[in-house]
Amino acid sequence: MDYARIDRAVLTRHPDNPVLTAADFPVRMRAVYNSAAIKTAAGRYVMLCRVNQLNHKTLLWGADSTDGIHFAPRPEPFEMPVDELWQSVSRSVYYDPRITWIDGEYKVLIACEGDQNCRVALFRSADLKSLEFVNFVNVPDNRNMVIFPRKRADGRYMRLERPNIPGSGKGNIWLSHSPDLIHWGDSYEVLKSTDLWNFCYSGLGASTVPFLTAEGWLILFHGIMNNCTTREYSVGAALLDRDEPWKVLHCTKHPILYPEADYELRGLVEHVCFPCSMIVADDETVLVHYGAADTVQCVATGRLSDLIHACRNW
Ligand code: BMA
Repeated sequence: MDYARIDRAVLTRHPDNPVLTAADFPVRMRAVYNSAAIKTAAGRYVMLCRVNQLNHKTLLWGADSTDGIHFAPRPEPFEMPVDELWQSVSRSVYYDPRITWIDGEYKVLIACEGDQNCRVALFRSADLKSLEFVNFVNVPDNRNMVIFPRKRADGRYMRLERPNIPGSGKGNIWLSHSPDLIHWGDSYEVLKSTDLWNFCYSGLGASTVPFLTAEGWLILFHGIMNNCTTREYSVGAALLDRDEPWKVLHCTKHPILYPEADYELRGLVEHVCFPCSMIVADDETVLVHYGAADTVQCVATGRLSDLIHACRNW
């Protein structure tokens, strides 16, 4: 019988999980959602946290860390744009930040929902102490965007994205190119929910900024499966071709992290593990920052070689 003989986990939940909760913020909040972290050149870590106020209006709140695991929220959230367009496009929520270091600065993408369905906002920052809004970088409905940390040889930027298939609520992972991070095209379909079936049956999207390994670009993605009582979010991994990253070399057919711990199973939205960042250290240990049950922020640890093993064999 042909079935996956998976005999070990490749990611380990940190014993201090959840590492960040609403109670850690200086004023009362409902929940910390899917948040992204990055390691700075100075060896510190910054997390951009989506937090929901008591009325569920979103804030983006910075948190700092020396070990990449324990984060201290700053006294105040980020100032966000105040103009009419921003108010309209992000009226309901802005969420799922992703951070890429490229061109000597941080580029931050944030999905926004409001009067125009989902659009993604691009911000830039020298130090992640404040964010400068650049523009929205798509027409609706597109989300789960991550910018590659390197340009192609021809100078173009690349991003992964998840345009929704109209009327379905689902979509597949695509890759597009841009000369300036604003205008995007030359697009390729990368990974489809039908490639993975069950655990991605109800959709999937890129979760983390691609990391270049000797075997290609490693990404984590989230897979969604609706059933009678839950909309389960779990996490898979894939290796994309180094030069033509719309080609999938290997992909886990099973999740490498799925809701199991109490803080992932129970919360505002049950059965959710949703990463927005993966940080790989020089010794190839990996930190995965993920939101759990749309309520708290967690960390899982692993080794790069084990993730690559899972892509090849799971
Ligand atoms: C993200 C956001 C959240 C949502 C979550 C599951 O993409 O849309 O608001 O609940 O997925 O964690």
